[in-house]
Amino acid sequence: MAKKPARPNTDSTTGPGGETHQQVPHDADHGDAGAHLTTNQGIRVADNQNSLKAGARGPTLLEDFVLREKIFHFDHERIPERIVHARGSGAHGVFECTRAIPELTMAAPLQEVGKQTPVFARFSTVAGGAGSVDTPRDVRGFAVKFYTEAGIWDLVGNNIPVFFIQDAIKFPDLVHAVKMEADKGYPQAASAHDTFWDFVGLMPETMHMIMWAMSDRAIPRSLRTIEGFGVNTYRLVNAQGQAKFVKFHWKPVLGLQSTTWDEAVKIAGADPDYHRRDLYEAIETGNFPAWDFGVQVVDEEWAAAQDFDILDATKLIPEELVPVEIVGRMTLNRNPDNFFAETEQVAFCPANVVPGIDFSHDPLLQGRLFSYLDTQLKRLGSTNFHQLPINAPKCPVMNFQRDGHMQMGVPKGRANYEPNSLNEAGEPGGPRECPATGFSSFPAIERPEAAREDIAKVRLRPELFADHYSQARLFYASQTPIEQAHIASALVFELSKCVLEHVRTRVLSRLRNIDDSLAQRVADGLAMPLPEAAPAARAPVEMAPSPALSILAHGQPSLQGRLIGILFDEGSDKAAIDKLKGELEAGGAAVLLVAPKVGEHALKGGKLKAHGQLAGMPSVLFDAVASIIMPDPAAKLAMDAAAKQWFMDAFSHCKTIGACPATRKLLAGLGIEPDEGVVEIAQFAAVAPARHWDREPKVRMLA
Ligand code: HDE
Repeated sequence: MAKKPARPNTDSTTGPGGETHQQVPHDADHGDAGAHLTTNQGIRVADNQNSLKAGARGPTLLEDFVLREKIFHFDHERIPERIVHARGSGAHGVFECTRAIPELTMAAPLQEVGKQTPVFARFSTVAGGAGSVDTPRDVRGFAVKFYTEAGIWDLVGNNIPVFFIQDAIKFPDLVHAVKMEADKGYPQAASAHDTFWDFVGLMPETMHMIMWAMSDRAIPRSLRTIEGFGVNTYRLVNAQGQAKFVKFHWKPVLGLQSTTWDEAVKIAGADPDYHRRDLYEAIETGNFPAWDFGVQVVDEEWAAAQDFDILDATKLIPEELVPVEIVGRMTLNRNPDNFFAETEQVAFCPANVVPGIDFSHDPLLQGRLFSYLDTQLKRLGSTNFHQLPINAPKCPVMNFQRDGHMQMGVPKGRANYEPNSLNEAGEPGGPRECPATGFSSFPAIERPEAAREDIAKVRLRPELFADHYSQARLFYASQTPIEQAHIASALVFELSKCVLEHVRTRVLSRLRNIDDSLAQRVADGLAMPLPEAAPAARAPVEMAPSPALSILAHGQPSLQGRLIGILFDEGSDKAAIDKLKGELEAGGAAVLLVAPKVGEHALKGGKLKAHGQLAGMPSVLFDAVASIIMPDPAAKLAMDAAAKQWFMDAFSHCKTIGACPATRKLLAGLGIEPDEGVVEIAQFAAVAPARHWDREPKVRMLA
């Protein structure tokens, strides 16, 4: 008989033949005091290192319920990832009303100034799988769950205010086209391939969104620096039952910021979790990201007088025409305790609205109202997904729905139907409908006087939906020259990855309807002839440029929320480093110290540890960099590839470089000619937030 070990994890035991067997050495004493490991049935586990075997070298026994339960649970740990928006990061927070609008809506969070509503927000990329990188060129999802006292309100939006398609029936085609190609299984998280651009070329309604997707909006610096939009038109309904159309907006308090394409590509290698980490760390260090919440409200008469259809999700309402009225602020102040339980299992649905919010007839929205509930059943596997803590309303939920997979509630009594009169016999009778305060749909036939044919069943789109170019032109014309160059370069890059020449040609023919000079630049960048313009289904109308659509026209943001890298090495001046770090932190930036080695270095004036090693913390991770080094280490760094790349990238990404005299020499050796963005250490904190776009055409061939 094997001798029973005194403790389950002693180092050796004796086999039937008296031979000694080693057990896995491990630390049994470092758990939480009084916390006993159990199975999911609550049975205490004596040994979590060894499965139950017939002898130390014998077969494992089927009766080992501890092993079987553990492996069974593990085998089922993954749930289907979201078909779109699989890669996401979330956080808890609070929404505070800053301007009450009861005259417009009954929505509970907007009834009084100062009113706070808990929220959970999830940001995502669209095309890539759950394990894909954070910085591809892609749209970002911006979904917010409001836990109001009137029930859950989900505002499931994107960081781009328009969409690729007008009708939900095209969504599976769009998503199939953009995701990895069906036969090859690549490219992952990239729109730069034949099938996507084939679809785009054949569907001119995509052209407005394409302008956004090729702009720097699609390569954001941080999730904290993206705007959010409800995209679809909704309705606000007041207590008198009067309704207006509304577009929802989120405006980042830190301002809009993006990376360059080259940076985004390099970040993907240096830190695939760049955005997730940035969001998590900002919240962990108390730098809570915040967004102002705004509404653009118009009535039916205004909408009817426009050149575009308010029900068309490929159109926006220019802010210069209808200002965005700020009515609240969302602050994200708590990271999830558990990624799976919260960020993965959170289930958004645009159909979740509270009294005061209602839908428009936007055919994309109408399709979404069906899709999300359907997808949750597939992903979460039970109709009771609403009972998961992250999805559960924070107000009473009472109805006669019962049972189903994984029912977590224990309803009492036999009143599981309505009407019932059980309370006449003294038994609980359950809840009843509430005509006065319950959700009642806005009786929304847009034109009640419409002729019978107008409300016949048809598969048609409204006339103005055929205008595919006016707002694509508006967007392009509203960009600064460097932003236009980025759009042209992005188009060249993406189309250069298409193998099918006719696909490129067709897209070029569409671009001609947006801006001939843009089409010419892209054709030149591809070394292709410019084709005839594609016929336009409807002639575009001229619209006044909208500066609100440009990122750079908003001006340069401050040091707030920035991440700055300071490079040092043996012998550097510690006092200078401390001073600079202090200045930057006082301005609201976070600072990481980078050195050739990560451990402790002997500096002039003391010792200092780096946060990261040079090759592991490339300059693409920072908004700006400074370097305080002595001549000898600088000479050594001058021959190191990682160090050279550190400076070359910072320069070519148009970042501010704070350079001490030895660093200047190093830069000269790299052929970097200092411009107004290469500054003395003393000036660095003041200039660090700026990108020096004038530099870009000197360091990169833009289309
Ligand atoms: Fe979605 N979308 N979508 N979408 N969407 C999903 O729901 C769908 C659309 C958006 O962080 C899915 O739970 C259809 C527009 C976000 O969990 C799915 C159509 C906008 C998220 C779905 C659209 C969005 C989703 C996949 C065309 C911007 C992530 C997993 C009619 C307003 C939410 C899930 C999160 C997720 C369907 C178009 C935003 C399959 C059918 C337009 C931010 O239900």
